[in-house]
Amino acid sequence: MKRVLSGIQPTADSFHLGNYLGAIRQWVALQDSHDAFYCVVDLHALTVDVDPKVLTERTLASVAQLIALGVDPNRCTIFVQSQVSAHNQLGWVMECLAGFGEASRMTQFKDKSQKAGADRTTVGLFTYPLLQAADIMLYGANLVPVGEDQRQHIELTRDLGQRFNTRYGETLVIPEAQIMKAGAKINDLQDPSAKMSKSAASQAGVIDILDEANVNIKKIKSAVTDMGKEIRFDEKEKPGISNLLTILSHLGGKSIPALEAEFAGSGYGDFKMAVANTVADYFAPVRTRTQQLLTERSELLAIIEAGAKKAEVVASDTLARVYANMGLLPRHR
Ligand code: AQP
Repeated sequence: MKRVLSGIQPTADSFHLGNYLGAIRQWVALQDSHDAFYCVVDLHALTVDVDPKVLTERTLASVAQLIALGVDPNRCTIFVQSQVSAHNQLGWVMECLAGFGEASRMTQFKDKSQKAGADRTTVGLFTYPLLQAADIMLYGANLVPVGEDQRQHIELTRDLGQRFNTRYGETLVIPEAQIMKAGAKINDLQDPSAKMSKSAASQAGVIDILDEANVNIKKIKSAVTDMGKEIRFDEKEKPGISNLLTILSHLGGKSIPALEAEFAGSGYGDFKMAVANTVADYFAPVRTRTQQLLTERSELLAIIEAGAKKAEVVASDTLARVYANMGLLPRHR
């Protein structure tokens, strides 16, 4: 079986629709056909200032949401990054392989550091793609299911893996990004030119999957739409409507042409209401299940511990081969 790895940051109380449609939905689909490792990357969440108690709760809520969304600990390995120390250790190796110039070209860093300003931008934010490269290659992942925004980081991972193999001999598996054609980028409902993001300045255009139905219905009803009246998929002329069509198509299971036909002659109001109701119905059981898992805390912690143990076996084996091939002395067991 081919190996899959992907991760998500516990940087908010809830995942948003973009995280689900761009990434987690693929995680669920791949867990039966692949040997899948999915992690909550809490070390990456430290790249921005966060209250310790909040981080703990968000990490647990992230695992609970993954399970509620269909990531099944009996069919894949779910774990928390900081519990497997090999991530930091291979991360350092990646930092020593990467050039300052190539790390500086990462557009996510440029965007986020520009928003935060130089004084509030951490070195960790700069090096996070290198830790991400380690996250992936520790597990010998062939495939990394992610949203479009991660394409550049996976390219960097491939470059670093190839560089390592050239210098030190074939050691690391070179992964490929799996990015879906549709749904890979869900945009902000208030600014359809920007991706929906947990760290968006305003939450008005972000659909959190754990929010109550009425909150999301209100957000979708006030989504920015475009000139004209037609419900038509045209990302250039009608980015707002196209974004809503993408969401409705994925959650409702109908193709975009079928939806265009269904809503021909309808107004934006009716269309938005249909999107809002579909979103509310889709995520209502996820919300209930997440809350239930969070109340069964000891069971959730047991799942996390079991995941870390399974991850540790694979990760420490890769790290040992990397260290040996680089000439580092074997560690005492
Ligand atoms: N808007 C999006 N559309 C499609 N996919 C998306 N992803 C994120 N936003 C969208 C995918 O979700 C996975 C997990 O993302 P992450 O938590 O690692 O961080 P991110 O990509 O930086 O997402 P956010 O929401 O913007 O988080 P913050 O604000 O904390 O940085 C990834 O596979 C990503 O592609």
